[in-house]
Amino acid sequence: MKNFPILTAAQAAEHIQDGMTVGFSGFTPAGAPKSVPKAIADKAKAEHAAGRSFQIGVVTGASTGPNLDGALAEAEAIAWRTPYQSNATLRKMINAGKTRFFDMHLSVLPQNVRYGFLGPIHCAVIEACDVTDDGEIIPTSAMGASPTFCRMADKIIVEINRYHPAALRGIHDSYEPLDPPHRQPIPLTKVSDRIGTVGIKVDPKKIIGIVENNAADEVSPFDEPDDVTLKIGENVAGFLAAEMKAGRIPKEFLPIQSGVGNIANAVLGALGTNTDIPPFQMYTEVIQDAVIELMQSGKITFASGCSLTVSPDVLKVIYDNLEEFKKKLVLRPQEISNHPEIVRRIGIISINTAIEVDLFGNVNSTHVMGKDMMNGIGGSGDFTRNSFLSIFVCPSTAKGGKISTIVPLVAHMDHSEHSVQTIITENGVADLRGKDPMERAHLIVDTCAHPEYRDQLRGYFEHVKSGHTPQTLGSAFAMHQHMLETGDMRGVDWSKLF
Ligand code: 0RQ
Repeated sequence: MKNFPILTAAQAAEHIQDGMTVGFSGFTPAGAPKSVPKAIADKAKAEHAAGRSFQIGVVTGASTGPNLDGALAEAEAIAWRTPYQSNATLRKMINAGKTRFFDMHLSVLPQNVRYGFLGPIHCAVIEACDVTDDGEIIPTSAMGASPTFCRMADKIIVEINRYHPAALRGIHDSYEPLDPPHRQPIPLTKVSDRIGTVGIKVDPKKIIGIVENNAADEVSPFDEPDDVTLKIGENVAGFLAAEMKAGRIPKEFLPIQSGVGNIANAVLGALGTNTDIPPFQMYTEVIQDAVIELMQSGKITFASGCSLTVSPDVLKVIYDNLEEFKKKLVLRPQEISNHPEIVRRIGIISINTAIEVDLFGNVNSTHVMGKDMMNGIGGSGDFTRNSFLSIFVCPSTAKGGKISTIVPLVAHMDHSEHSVQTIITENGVADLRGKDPMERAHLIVDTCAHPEYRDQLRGYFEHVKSGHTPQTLGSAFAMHQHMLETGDMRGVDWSKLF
């Protein structure tokens, strides 16, 4: 480390100019730098106060926390953003049309950067627990897209965060495929395979300085599971146990991918307590608290992911027993943790959360009322499209029952009926495999919809008399429209609409 100048965060921010594109480390929001982005935000505020423009393009692995997306959005310093975010201030800027947001599959972000589809990366800002004089960077709690940002960037700023021990060396597996026409098969056939290097090797001349820091990751605490999330979890576990009994999931079980958030955490908890499900492995992007708890109980035997998105107490458990956890954990770049080739090869069971689902199995993961961005598609598309068995979970209602998450037609579609195989709510399981659109519609209403909405949903498709898919364009969004007009989806009178 002694070869590189030590900079203050403000000095590092001086290297970032208006109009640049910056690639930051970080993934939901583990491993994101904290002091340099905050200093860039301060610089933006000073420039704006002096009447000068200052905005940058922000590219990350996935979502980041208040010190990165939050501070930069508040300073109105983000011209455009990709591939995923979950910060309330930034979300407001995006939905107000003040920040351009490009929502993309996480697995393709690194290759799109390499292909030049997003323009040049002028600077990479990477949080690390160590960097050697010959330019080997050891990331902290996430890999994200850092190997690609480091290789493509003109210059690199390393934020050394002492909160994470240098002994993390060995937990990462850095690997970048060659680009077409030189791409080769990715040599990963088992969840636990290591195919790359422990650190990210860069030309040391590109490292313009080091900023020192000691700050915890900005991971939001998880809520305790409630009755609804517990029931969703039980339904998922019961369904998978029955699939195994029926011989459709092999007796060794298959690797699980699970999404981000409270519902995903509760589902994993339920898989852990179901005694019909054998110990299993995770091939996922986000490793949440429940994964670590299930590793400690022996139910999860190995976890491959892209980030340790765990609460501070759980991270302490890992760091206190680091050598043991390093035998059972690997952090990969998102290009590999989410790669369609691997997902299809190793036969992943994907479990992600939907905002709304329609009667035919199309899923909206990203937009509220068809227009306002929530977070982004993240990795849900990478896994759903290519999995052995794809599952979407959600509560059957939102906003205290005013919204049915089962609707006639999704107001925005991220995952089509061709990729979505199972819908699970607290009310039950709709296994859509081998079903035609009318059978799907009946099954989803009868098993997944909230009882209060079942007759209303039946009323929609019972009016349609012809066609393969019982859809009526003129009234497909009547429930959404009713919500916008009255604040509630209940009470649609179909007789006036058909
Ligand atoms: O609103 O926060 O105001 O209470 O959406 O919903 O039920 O708390 O669920 O936190 O798991 O998020 C799909 C957004 C679910 C998330 C989504 C409102 C609801 C609440 C959050 P409040 P819940 P979660 C791997 C996979 C896409 C990316 C992905 C997501 C808020 O899981 O971003 O899957 N997924 N990545 O009230 C209006 C509806 C609603 C609704 C829910 N129909 N209409 N509001 N809400 N349904 C990870 C990565 O890729 C990184």
